[in-house]
Amino acid sequence: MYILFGGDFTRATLVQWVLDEGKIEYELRKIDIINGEHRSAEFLAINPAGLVPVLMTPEGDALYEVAALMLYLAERHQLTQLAPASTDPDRGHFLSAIFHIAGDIQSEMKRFHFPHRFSLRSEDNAGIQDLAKSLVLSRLSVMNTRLAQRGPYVLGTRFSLADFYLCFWVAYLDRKAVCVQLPAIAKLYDLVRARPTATPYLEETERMADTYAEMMKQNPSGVIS
Ligand SMILES: N[C@@H](CCC(=O)N[C@@H](CS)C(=O)NCC(=O)O)C(=O)O
Repeated sequence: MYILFGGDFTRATLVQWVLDEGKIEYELRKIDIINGEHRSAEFLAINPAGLVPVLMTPEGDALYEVAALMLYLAERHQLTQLAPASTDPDRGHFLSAIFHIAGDIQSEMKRFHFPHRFSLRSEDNAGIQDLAKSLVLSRLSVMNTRLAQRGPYVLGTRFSLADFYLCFWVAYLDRKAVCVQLPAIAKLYDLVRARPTATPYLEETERMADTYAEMMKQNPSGVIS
């Protein structure tokens, strides 16, 4: 059986959703990142990078990187409704979207949530966060134009895990502001959030995002060191 190391305030939600979509059996082990459990000796023995999620395969391999975990599960369990197969004509657009979200959106979200790690001066934190947010917004704006021309989903009329992946990060940014500025992203968000299997996950993500934003206000020098 798979073991997913995840928990509150983490992107492990994305992997959990794929596991549930695929009706794949797994056990969830919650790691409390707010209280530093990801830096415990036990967890570092599983992932020396000290980051979640980690997916332990039934064979005992500890895999990491959320986009890789979603693709791995979709391919291993032939979830072609979530990830087009390698011979599918939509495969190229799908991979472009996944790698773009993983490389260019997630990296800015890291700066948005952990600005204190990108400067030695605490007075820079607010500016770093603002800059990260505006960079994500400019990337989402390009996606908004594509979705307006060729949507409503990333792959046109076909839903895929790229849509859920994108909406997860919209939920963690400032979803109301994003949706007001970017109507095609707003339409996608509503469509994905209305999917019965996605609704509870996005609702929970919205709660986590609001709580984390509040914690950031209370701890301007960093929620997690
Ligand atoms: N590139 C990794 C990043 C993983 C990551 O940063 N996970 C966050 C939770 S969503 C974490 O473990 N944060 C703890 C920290 O940065 O100290 C991925 O996409 O899976």
